[in-house]
Amino acid sequence: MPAGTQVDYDGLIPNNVGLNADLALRRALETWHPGYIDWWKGSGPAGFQDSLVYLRTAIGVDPEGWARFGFVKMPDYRWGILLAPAVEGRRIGFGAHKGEPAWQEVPGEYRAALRRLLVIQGDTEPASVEQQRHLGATAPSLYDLRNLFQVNVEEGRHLWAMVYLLQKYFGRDGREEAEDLLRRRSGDPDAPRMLGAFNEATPDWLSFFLFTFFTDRDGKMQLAALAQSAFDPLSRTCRFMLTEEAHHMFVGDTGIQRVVQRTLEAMRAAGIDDPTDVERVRALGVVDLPTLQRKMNLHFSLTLDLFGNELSSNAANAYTAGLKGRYREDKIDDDHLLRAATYPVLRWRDGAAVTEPAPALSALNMRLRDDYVAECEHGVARWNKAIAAAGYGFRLILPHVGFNRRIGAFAGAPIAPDGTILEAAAWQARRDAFLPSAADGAYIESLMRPVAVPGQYAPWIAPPRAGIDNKPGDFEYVRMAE
Ligand code: BYC
Repeated sequence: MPAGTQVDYDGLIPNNVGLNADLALRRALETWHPGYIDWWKGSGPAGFQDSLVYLRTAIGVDPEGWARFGFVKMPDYRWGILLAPAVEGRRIGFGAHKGEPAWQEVPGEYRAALRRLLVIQGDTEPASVEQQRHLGATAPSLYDLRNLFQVNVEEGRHLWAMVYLLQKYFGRDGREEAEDLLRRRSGDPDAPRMLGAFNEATPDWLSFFLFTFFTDRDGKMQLAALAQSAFDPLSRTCRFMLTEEAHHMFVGDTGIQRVVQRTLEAMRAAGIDDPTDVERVRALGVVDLPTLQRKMNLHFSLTLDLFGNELSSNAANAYTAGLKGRYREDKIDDDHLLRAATYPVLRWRDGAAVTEPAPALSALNMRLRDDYVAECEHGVARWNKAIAAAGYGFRLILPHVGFNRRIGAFAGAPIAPDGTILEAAAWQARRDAFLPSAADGAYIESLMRPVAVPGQYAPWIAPPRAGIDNKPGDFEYVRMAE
């Protein structure tokens, strides 16, 4: 078995980082643990804390060992600290230290920058759990309820992952940051979460699926960039987190697919040929495609803001220092220094969107965002395939990257989802055609009626093609507390 794959399950905190041999760290983490459980009970999933949920728990980090399924009460979930196996002789792949051995400790000059990256990453994890805390009450099935909780416990574990790095490598500063990660709350006016999208509401299951499709995918891109880090413990942590992240995006991708499928079936059965005949489609109790498009417009634009400014000296410095690479840096064929390279960047100039070459080092956020958008396109193409196969001409689209932005070159630019540039007043007047309106919200909310009978699904969503862990269709994924 490669070094670091063996997980110690005996103590309070399952881990493969040798916690038993590091008493000071163990004590620090055990001191943090009760606050985490308080946070989970107070700000994690509302209700269901005494229910038995069919969850997977990582019991090893090798491909066979990391997904073991069983019934567990969520507060008893074994949140552990798990790093992907060390790569023997790993060397730094980019930036000024390229070719040097990867670091096992944090170089003094990069402490502040690295700490900031870890704190921002860590802050998003509990934030998403807080955003999703009321969704259990309206789950469309026990299968979906279980998937929600799986995502939630793993986001909780991802918080542990960052807290481990902060406490092990950043001393007292790290302990203070770990406390603050439990202090901030999504949407709290006095102590909000750090990034914009993580203070937005996730009011319904359509939002949840779009969040896991779009926003968790930002998580994937950012973790993939951090997995390239010269700081080896961060790289190993992120590599293991990425294995869990894949399921979260599966939940979003297939969730939207199932919503679309159900809408198509209902429209066909009712003889509706025009998917934009919203009144008739809504009378069937399914999600009309124009509303889905507006919800997509919202979640996509909120998530693009998470990539920061298109041109960023923070990103350039992090790259040169070796802290954060590009997506699949190790598969890119160039000098991995980027001192002379340029990259095409979309800018907002005199009321028009124009592409201009910029220094590639400054344009790393833009490049990661481009990689992200390309991945999103694939998902949307899959949904459109189902729509076309059902004989409808309607197409879901990703809105223009300048639409509805608050961060970066396009912040406040009056660009329509199709890329048309409008007068600011005209944009405002059409807001409800671009983004979910109050009426859309009320309609979606009216669909959110819980279904808790094994094997049954709310009428607005199709059943999944297969069960979790190959369980049969009527499997009771969540056993409610008496
Ligand atoms: N909201 O130089 P810039 C996930 C700030 S999601 C508020 O362009 P940089 C997950 C920025 O902090 C992935 N503020 O920024 C998904 C900076 O502030 P300071 C989370 C923002 O550093 C679902 C200033 O504006 N991980 O894992 O190049 C469920 C100047 O900006 C925002 C990471 O993001 C915003 N949207 O890029 C659960 C990775 N954007 O320093 C989990 C770690 C920017 O001047 N973070 N600002 O005070 C990073 O790599 C970078 O911090 C960012 C920003 C990409 C976020």
